[in-house]
Amino acid sequence: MKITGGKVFVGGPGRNYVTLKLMTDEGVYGLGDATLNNRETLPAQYLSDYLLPALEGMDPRNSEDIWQFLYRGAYFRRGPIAMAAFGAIDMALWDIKGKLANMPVYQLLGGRSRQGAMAYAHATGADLEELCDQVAGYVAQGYKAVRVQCGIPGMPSASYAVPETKGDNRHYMTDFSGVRPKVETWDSGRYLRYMPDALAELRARFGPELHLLHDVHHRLTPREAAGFAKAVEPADLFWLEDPTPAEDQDALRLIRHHATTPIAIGEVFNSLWDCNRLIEDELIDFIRVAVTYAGGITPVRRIVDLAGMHHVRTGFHGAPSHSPISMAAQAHLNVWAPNFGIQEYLVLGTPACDALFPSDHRMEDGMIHVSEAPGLGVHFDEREAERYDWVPGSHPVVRLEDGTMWNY
Ligand code: KDG
Ligand code: MG
Repeated sequence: MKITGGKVFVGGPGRNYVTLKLMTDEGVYGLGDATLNNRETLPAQYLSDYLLPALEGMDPRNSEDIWQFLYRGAYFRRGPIAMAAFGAIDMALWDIKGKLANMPVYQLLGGRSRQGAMAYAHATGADLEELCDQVAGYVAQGYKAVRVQCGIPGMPSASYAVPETKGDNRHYMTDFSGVRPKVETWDSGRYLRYMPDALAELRARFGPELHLLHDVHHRLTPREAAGFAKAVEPADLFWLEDPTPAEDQDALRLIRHHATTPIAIGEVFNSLWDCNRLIEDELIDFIRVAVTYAGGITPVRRIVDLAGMHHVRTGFHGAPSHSPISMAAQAHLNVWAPNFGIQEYLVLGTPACDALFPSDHRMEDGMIHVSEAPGLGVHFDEREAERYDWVPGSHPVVRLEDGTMWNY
């Protein structure tokens, strides 16, 4: 059995999904997702110019050897562009393997450890009142976990993930007006003074059962992050995400020494080597990698196993930049992983998205239920894909009030 080639599509309803279709001489094909948010054309080009021509003639069943070929063979390995491209190929190979075995991918990983995977939604409000309304809406839909972000009084511009004014449904992950980023202004002092009480208020309003999550999005220094993690203890968060940038991994010790709030990190990680110290030193509680940016199912399964040895649970990244293909790959990992924690889930199931990626994966009562179809269980309608093109977009950038560049 041989790989005969592949096609790469960029585009989608409201997103620039990078979709790989990998073909074989036996007619079976596999699908993968290489969407790197706001840099989508780069993994697409890496796939078409370098990787797909090199894979022709290889046996697609040898997914481990092909992963090693991609990773070791790149020489300049790791990094989000290369790993997103490798990830798409790896997902496609697992899809092919499942179709050949006539089994859903989770069966090839070791079968079911649970019926469904708990997911969390994102609630955001220009202020606390609007945030509470949104949380109540998700609770009414059956969600058991909600990420909560709200505007900070006096903040010079919108904070991370928060609309500027009430009722504004700003798409903060990508501004599609072009590649020149908008600038937001940030003030850690205002955030630190306001947010602990706001989180305590949410806990008081919604009671002890609802899981509340909060994302700092890398904006605090280690010392500030340690103080904040301690100050939010009364809110009993399910997790505090990216409290401080994780390049400086020793900095995480300071948080551990001062607070028991669970810490989740890893959405910008690309490799086991970004995660292993944080996991082995038990400095985090949840690992947030995505199968896309971290190179596919093959390496992420290794991260999950390492995490399991150190009481670290999964909480895979699931922003809308991940297409239904990588969300499906994560659904298979989630139903299998003995140390599953939670899955981030931002509503993908619009009619236009379902028309492009039909599948039987379903969300019900805040739980994701995996498809029983062979492989990843997602289809891709190429005729539907003709309706879409790449649309240039950007994240905002963040500066302090005096103009100093800060972390988005
Ligand atoms: O592209 C950036 C987004 O993926 C990121 O801002 C989303 O932090 C994020 C999250 O937790 O989903
Ligand atoms: Mg995040």
